[in-house]
Amino acid sequence: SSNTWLTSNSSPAMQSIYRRVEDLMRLPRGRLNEGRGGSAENMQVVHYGVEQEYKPHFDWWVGEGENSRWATVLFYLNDQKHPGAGGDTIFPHLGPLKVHAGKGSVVLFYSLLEDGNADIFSLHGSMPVKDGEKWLSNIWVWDPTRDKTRQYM
Ligand code: PD2
Ligand code: ZN
Repeated sequence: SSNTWLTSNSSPAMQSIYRRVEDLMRLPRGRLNEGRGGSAENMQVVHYGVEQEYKPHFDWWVGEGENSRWATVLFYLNDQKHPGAGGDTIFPHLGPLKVHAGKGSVVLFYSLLEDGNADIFSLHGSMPVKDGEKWLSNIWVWDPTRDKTRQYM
């Protein structure tokens, strides 16, 4: 796939998206500001062409004294050409569960359990596009509880 990044505070539209994600995740206003004091990354925009995929992986990682990604919000920017056109997001350990939410919808999932341990059920990937293309953007949210410089909620 190919990708680019949109800065979270680069425009009123972007700021509005981040505020709406805070509402969705029931986080305090400004929690997802990028950089110092915030716990979200910039928005990634991804394009998949035919046969392009994202092999199953975890968004969390383990590192000494480091933060980890905690939750992922996927924004589906276009519709599948038809139901068999591929490009579904797949959660192999949940059935598998395959999701293509369609233009204008989001999927939110957590990569860490409530106790801060990694959730192996969060394994996920993007299945190959068979026909047409897939446009998706995502925001990765960091684990606020692991950031010792600040109190969470
Ligand atoms: O495009 C997707 O469905 C997808 C699949 C796996 C996105 C991500 N991971 C991600 O943004 O982390
Ligand atoms: Zn991922």
